[in-house]
Amino acid sequence: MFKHIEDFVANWQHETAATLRTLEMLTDESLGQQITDDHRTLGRLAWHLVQTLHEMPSRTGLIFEGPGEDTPMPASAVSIAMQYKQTSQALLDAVQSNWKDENLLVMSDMYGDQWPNGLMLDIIIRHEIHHRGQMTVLMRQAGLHAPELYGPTKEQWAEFGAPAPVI
Ligand code: NI
Repeated sequence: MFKHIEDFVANWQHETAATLRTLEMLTDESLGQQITDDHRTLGRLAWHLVQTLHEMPSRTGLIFEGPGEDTPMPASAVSIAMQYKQTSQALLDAVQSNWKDENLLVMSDMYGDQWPNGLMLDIIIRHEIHHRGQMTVLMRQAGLHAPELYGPTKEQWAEFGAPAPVI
């Protein structure tokens, strides 16, 4: 739950840069990767993150540009990453130009519950981290490298000349 806009801005810039880094590693061929037929593909997960950027904050009355829930998933990984970049920036701009700290305490109807807006901004980041974790597993299965997120990847440990720690 954010109580200060500046804290949200710092978190948002850090986490959206990490997600963009992840999306930019996807290839068009990898978008169809899935664990089983009844789970989302890697591309669907990536596109779900882009759509949520607009869908969730819009419930508070914030107005900004972004793909709607009915917008079909692009076939191009570059297009998904580009729309993520644009929409995450549009959300940031909308928060900074429309909200002050006190707006973070205002309650909005979210999926039938009442959330303070500062909680929504916290949850949208957690939601993104959740799905990003699922994506990195699918990326490995698709033969891609995993992004560096909160610590070195297996490949980076190898570059350091050290085996990846087994924990
Ligand atoms: Ni989700």
